[in-house]
Amino acid sequence: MLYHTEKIEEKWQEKWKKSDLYKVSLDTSKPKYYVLDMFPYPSGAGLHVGHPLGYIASDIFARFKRLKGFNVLHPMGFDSFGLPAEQYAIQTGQHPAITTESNIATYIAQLKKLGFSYDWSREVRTSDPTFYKWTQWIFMRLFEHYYDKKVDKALPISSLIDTFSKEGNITVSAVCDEDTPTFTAQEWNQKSEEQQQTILLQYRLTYPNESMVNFCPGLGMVLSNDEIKDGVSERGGYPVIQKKMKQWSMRITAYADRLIDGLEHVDWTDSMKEQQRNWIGRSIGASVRFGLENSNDKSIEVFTTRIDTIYGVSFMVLAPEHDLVPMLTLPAYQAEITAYQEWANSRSEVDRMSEVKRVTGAFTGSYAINPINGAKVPIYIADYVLAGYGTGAVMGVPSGDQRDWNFATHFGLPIIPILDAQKGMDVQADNTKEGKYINSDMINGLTYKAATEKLISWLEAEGIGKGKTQFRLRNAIFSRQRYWGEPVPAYFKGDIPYLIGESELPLLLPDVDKYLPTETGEPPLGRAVGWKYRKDGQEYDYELSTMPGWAGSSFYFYRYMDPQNDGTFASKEAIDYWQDVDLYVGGSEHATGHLLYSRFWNHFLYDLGLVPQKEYAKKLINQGMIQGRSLYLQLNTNRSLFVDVNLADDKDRLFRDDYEKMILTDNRFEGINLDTDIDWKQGENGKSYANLRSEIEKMSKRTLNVVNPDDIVAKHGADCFRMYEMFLGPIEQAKPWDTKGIEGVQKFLRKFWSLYIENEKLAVTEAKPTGEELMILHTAIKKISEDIERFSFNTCVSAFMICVNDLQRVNCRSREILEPLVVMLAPFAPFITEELYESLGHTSSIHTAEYPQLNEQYLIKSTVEYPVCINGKKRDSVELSADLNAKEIEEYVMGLDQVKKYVEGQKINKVIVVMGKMVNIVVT
Ligand code: ANZ
Repeated sequence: MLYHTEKIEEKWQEKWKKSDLYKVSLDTSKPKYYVLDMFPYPSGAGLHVGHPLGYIASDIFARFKRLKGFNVLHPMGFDSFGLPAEQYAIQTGQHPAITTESNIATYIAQLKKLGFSYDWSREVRTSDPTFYKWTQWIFMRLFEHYYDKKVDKALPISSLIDTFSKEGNITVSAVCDEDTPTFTAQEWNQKSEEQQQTILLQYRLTYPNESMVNFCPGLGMVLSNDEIKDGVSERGGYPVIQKKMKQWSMRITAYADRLIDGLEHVDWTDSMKEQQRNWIGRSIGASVRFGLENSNDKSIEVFTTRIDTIYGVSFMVLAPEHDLVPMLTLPAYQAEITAYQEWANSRSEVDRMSEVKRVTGAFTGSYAINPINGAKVPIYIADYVLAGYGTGAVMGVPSGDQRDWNFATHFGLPIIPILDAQKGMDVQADNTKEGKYINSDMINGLTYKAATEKLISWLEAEGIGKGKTQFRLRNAIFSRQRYWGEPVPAYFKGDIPYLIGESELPLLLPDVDKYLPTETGEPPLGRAVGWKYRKDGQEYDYELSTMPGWAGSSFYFYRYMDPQNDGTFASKEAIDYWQDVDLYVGGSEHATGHLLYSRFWNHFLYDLGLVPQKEYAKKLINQGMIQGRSLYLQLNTNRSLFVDVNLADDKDRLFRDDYEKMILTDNRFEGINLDTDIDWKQGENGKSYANLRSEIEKMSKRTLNVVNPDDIVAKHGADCFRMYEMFLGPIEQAKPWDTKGIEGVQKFLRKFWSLYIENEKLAVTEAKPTGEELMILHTAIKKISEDIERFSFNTCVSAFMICVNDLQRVNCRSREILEPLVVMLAPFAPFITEELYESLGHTSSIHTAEYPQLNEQYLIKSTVEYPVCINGKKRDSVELSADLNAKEIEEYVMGLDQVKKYVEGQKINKVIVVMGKMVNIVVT
């Protein structure tokens, strides 16, 4: 028997497939454990060695839990709607379903090679109609619900309608649009169907409305913030403008508090929780109205988290888009204001928020009145104030806020020291209105908290302000003007959306002639011929935009529980059994996208009683990125080129003959003069070479530093690849890919093999293990199982190495040691272990075996060898029971003949016993 990785892997892949080894069923006799990977988008480039890092870790854990007696759900699927397939379709005319299908086939082939224990019968694809039927179904439930603040959960719109018709909306406490009117029951009942439906949209958890989006006229589409770099589209570099467009939104803000509070109940990293908290951005503060110098009925409402600094206000700033700007702008300032608004409009929100140093803005010519002291302050517009946050207006306090300070310095506005301001040293206060204003002494000497409370209660009493909690989180835009996504199951009567019938799901994605917007600027679905909703002899327009990338991934983890169910997204029985995800592994870049949206949907499904847990992912591990090493060739022309890491054998030097071979296949080398553009040096053996510079960076096609796992598996085998990826370092850390150490792992596996097989034959015996052998084994059981539970896989690999070295040293061949050991290694190296397990005479799979039990008793060394010294010189040595104490050891040693002989006639000064180490007798 030879250790031949390829043959062994092929053999077991085949056998596992035949026996359906990884098929999971609902087995109530065992406790469940759910290990989930974030499912990939199947891109055309396939997997590189960075992708499987998390998959390997989760697979080890899933296998470990199985050996520990759990019924483990460990599925894989594809987040298969998305932009790259659509881009490719635009360029080639090929239907994105075809590209997607072939990319998935590549992914599956690659994943299968790595020996993951997925139950492929549970695979899901978000672009499959049997899957997106349920994405659409959940969308419909969101449309049919609103968020009730009294009971703090989602309730059916039908119950809201009922209340409206009996009591109007005055008694209703629900999350709704800011500008929702109040009405009585009578007013409601008199409204037309259209008017009623318009109001209901202000409450629904998903609704279409006009909102500001990043529109890219060059691409004809709306872009998300991360598709914009430096104000232009990342792809193509086209300008992006802010535009009001009709979009579907999800009222995620209704769940803002619960999304923050829920973080207390999950075992995620602090940094992940912090990112979510910051993104949701709960700010506790106040809103205050500032009156206007030239208007009695209008006022500017600001939101501030520092109401205590209100004495330090020396100006006001409105967002350029603020509704009051036209009214406030005096004719003399109009031209400048208009120019500024146009400029601001061309900037993305990200730019607007990140610009801290450069100050821009324009004066409207009008003044506001500080309600606390009557001070008159100038009103500006500036784009650091965002239209969509708070009230879109701020009170400028230069002494309290850096941006305000920059602004005041730039425009020469007064900087009122806050402390002095709080003492009432107010430069512009209008003292004739004494009495109306709060006496600043009222807050002098108070703590920040007490001052804030006092000011808020004063503002509330005066009716000019109130305490307010503000969230940075906005309602999430839920439509994209694109083709390759889930159709929205809604149609329109005029401006009012209605849901299609539930029995009509899934609403299939129709075929189109081109994957581009229509000539009139409608989304690609506008091209679908005859695609209309028909009801009662009438024809209606469907919603033409599709759902965003995050729709399907917001609930897919339930679908794996019962993937073929056609009557519900997962049966109650399946959900009751599997409950939630015990371990979720994926990238931290999803902190404020997928991981937030999916939590939101989960809370909603929980409100509807459809899922049992408020939080669906108990434990989350974020694997670090595996970086690539890119190689740069510096040209004399001041340009540098990437050299493909897979083609350069030497990472420091590029030999001229290798280079000449490369030019044949890589057209990026075209136009380079071989003799003059490259600085060739003369090598020892007469070969010319050029120096290469290397840099560690993200693996990507562009930098030619991508390493394909298939190549590594072909060369070293999947077991070696799995163990090596784990050996690279702690799972959560970023680390460069470097094949240098892979031979070490390879050697380990061969050594492991040779513990069992010698001269191509099984060398394992039935001999009773020695105490030392048992100790080596049980030390490994303890260390490795504890480390797996801590997700510390790299230290497990070292522990295996130590264990195998130790067993080899003591020449261990005992089945009682080697059989548990092979089971322990099975989660890491599923192929070699399965082969050896079979050699040991088993007919069942090692992956259904039982994890070895730790017996602490073997960890204790039973005897200790003590060198016995007289005056520091070794005279004897004795093997003593490890249980003896110092006094017993002394007595034993002093009784030895050897010792007696040496100490005879001398005076014994001292006997030093160093426990576990040595005994020294001092004589004179
Ligand atoms: C006066 C003040 C004094 C402020 C001071 C801060 C410090 P967070 O914590 O992020 O919620 N602000 C309010 N609305 C804004 C908008 N639409 N665009 C930009 N900035 C806005 O921040 C709240 C603070 O950010 C508010 O408190 C306001 O400035 C500003 F020493 O008011 B503050």
